Amino acid sequence: MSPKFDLVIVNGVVVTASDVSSFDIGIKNGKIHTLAPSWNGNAIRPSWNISRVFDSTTYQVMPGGIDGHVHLCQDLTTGPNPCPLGLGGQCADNFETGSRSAVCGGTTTIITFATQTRAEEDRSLLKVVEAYNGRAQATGSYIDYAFHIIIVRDDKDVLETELPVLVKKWGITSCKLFMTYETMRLQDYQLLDVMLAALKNSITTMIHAENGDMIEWLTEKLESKGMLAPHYHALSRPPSVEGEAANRAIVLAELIENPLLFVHVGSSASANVIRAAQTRGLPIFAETCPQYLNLTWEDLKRFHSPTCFENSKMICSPPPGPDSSDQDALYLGLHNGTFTIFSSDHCPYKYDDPHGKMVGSFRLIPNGIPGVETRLPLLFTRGVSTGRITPQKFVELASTNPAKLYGLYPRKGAILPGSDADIVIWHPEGSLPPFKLTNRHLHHNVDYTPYEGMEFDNWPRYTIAHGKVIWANGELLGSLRDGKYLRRGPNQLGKGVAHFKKDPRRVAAWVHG
Ligand SMILES: *[C@@H]1O[C@H](CO)[C@@H](O)[C@H](O)[C@H]1NC(C)=O
Ligand SMILES: *[C@@H]1O[C@H](CO)[C@@H](O)[C@H](O)[C@H]1NC(C)=O
Ligand SMILES: CC(=O)N[C@H]1CO[C@H](CO)[C@@H](O)[C@@H]1O
Ligand SMILES: [Zn+2]
Repeated sequence: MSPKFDLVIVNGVVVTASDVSSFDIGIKNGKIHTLAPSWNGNAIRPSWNISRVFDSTTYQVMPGGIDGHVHLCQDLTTGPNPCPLGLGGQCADNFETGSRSAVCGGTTTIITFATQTRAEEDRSLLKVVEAYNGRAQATGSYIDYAFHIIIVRDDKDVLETELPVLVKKWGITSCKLFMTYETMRLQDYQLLDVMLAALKNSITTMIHAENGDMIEWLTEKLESKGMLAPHYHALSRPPSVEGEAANRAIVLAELIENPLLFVHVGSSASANVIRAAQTRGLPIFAETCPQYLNLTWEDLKRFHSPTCFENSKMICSPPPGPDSSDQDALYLGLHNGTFTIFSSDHCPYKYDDPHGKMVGSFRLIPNGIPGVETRLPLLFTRGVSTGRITPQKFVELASTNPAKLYGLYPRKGAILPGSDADIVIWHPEGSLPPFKLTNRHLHHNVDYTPYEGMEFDNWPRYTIAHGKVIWANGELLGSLRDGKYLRRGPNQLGKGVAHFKKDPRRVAAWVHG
């Protein structure tokens, strides 16, 4: 008897990280079951026993988006003053609103952050993860999700006993470390400690590279001159702040041969340092984000007046570059492989809210902007439609590489027999009239988008997860029970060529003994 498919996508132009080609996709039990050459126009292969057909003629069909950098349900009420412990503000999205917003923008997997704090009850990373998991389960999620762990202390006993459990029991194979934010940053000594412990457990280190001392010094200087308006945030973090920290992190990582992923790289200063390390064969990976491709210091000044804080909406760290020259460098890096992945760094705060962005001086404004829903359409419009990057590169950056880097491939990030049937289908080229985005179009729980008024020429038409259509023609069809927690394996992008050329003057290879 012929196989019975739950769903078949015929005549799609299927785009993967390597190919653009036409074939039909047979989906069964939530997985991709069969790929076959396109059959005779719109006709259905007679031998296929099909319950539902999905004709995608001239549509681009891609693996669903994987967003490896999403902040949901997070205790961010811990920031610089007046919130003494962290980033300030209140995270506006939980797993319900965050995953909903992701689906409507073509994303089928998100990786969010379980976050340790310096509070004594957060010493145990396992307890942090269990508590965070409770928040995900409280609402459920429209799509599959996984966790990174943010580590803000170097308790040797915890690292030794708990990291192996995080890997084995929870499948958490990536940690994020900070070089800035008083309440989160690790000093160089501590960075080495945590990196070495992560390395021993094949956990990939993600790093927020900004020089915290430079930022604090510049912030105090600006404040002493009464320069408090939101756009001074950018002056407190000129590109060298990021460049210096990136360079230092690479030197530390190279000492112990630890792979690093630089999150949210925003400047050419940092991209160039990263590129140089990659050229030396080191396992250095990098992420950039939509805000760095669209915004500049000018956006931070746009509405500037002594009483108007509207430009606080654009504040994130690192800030976008001073002018479009950094954007050119970042597009070059997306094209030429400096950047491994493209993520949103969705870090949602409301604007007009007691815990939002409309507060005092720039030091107090929570750092972060929403973007999980606009991530794919923005790169599609500005990158693929303009020809800056190929459709294959788009898939690589937004889906396949995040799956490989974070140990989900080929279950995710691929259109292969056996892969989860997570698929995004775009409108046929030119069929969706270009439209100006407004926040009402979006499904997050935030009262603004930094891309208000920006023109888009395409948007995901269908989002399919586990073989189920969960977003179609502007309608959300999924349910909060559709998403499952994902246990992940190790980084599949390799250790780098430098690994084989140990130079004792450069590398402390003996620490591994
Ligand atoms: C098609 O699949 C259904 C359900 O599995 C089965 O009952 C039916 O016999 C199949 N028909 C053919 C022609 O294979
Ligand atoms: C690739 O892009 C980076 C910027 O990300 C740049 O520094 C580097 O020169 C480029 N390399 C090549 C070989 O084009
Ligand atoms: C440099 C750049 O791409 N800027 C665009 C960012 O988006 C706004 C709309 O939100 C456009 O007006 C800018 O041209
Ligand atoms: Zn982040």
